[in-house]
Amino acid sequence: MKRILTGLQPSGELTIGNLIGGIKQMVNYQEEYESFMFVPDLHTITVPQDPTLLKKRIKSIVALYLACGIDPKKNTIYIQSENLYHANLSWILECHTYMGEANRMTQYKDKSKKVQNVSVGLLTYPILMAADILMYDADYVPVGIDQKQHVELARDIALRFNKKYGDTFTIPEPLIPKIGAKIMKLQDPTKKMSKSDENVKNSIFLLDTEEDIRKKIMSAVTDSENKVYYDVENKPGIANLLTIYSALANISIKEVEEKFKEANYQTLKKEVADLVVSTLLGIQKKYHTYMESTLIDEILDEGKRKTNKIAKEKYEDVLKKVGLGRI
Ligand code: ATP
Ligand code: LTN
Repeated sequence: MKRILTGLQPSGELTIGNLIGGIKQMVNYQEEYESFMFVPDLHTITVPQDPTLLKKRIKSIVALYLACGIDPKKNTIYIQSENLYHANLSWILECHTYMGEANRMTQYKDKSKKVQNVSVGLLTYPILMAADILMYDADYVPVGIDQKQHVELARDIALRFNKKYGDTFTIPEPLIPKIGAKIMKLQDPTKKMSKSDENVKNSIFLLDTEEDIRKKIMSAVTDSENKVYYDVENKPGIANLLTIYSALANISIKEVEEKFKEANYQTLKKEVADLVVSTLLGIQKKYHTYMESTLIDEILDEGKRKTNKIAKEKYEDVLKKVGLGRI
């Protein structure tokens, strides 16, 4: 059975962009593939974090995975920092990655402009991500478009390693959703919605109240034409709302356009808000139940046990091939 793997950083409250770009794909594919869904907490400290808040978010993100439909019977769910092999493999892969490759990553270039003291971790983060993927021989990695370049780097590193030492890693492929690969900010629909945005009006968070969701969608930036059709170039705000509707209703953009062809912006926004509210309230109800149960710890203990076993084998194979240690 082919393997699929992804993770979402506990760097803030999850948004509908994270749901559509990352989690929903995993939910759809979990029937078909052996699935690994983890919390990449080591990635999160590439920029400064409050330790108390970070710890809370780790548990919260697992509860959200479950509430969004990630089935613990079909997925191995685990925390990255509970598996020491990730960072160790990352080091070995760092030594097989060129500075030019790391420097070229657009996310690094963007994020390093925003942070004052740029950590070395921010530069090497995509290599840790490669270790996360290659450790489990993932065939597919569902991500939003912003992470495609990182998965491609993982491919390049794997190809290089296999060529030098013999077949060791499966070559992973990114899976980008057809609809919703990049949900945009509500107040600036030319930029990606992000969970660590300073302006909370830009993002719909999975745990937002109904009132906030409605307010944010009703005040989303659009244009003055008042005609609903899909045109990313000239009508990015409307295109973004149509995309959100299409992804959450599981219907094509064409069908959404057809549904709203007579509607004005007010009506479109109200319908998008209704759909987002009903989707998120359903998720929130389940989220609170999971947060109060002991299930999360049980699932994570099992995930830790299983992934440590797989990772140990892969790591020892790598050590042997590279000529390290005594094995
Ligand atoms: P941060 O603000 O900390 O950079 P983020 O909101 O951009 O976080 P990530 O943790 O980098 O989110 O991404 C988690 C997953 O969600 C990745 O697969 C990413 O591609 C996807 N994703 C993030 N934002 C969006 C978006 N706006 N549209 C679609 N997919 C997204
Ligand atoms: N960099 C990713 C999170 C991440 C990831 C991974 C995703 C870390 N390791 C491995 C897929 C596979 C992000 O979303 N920012």
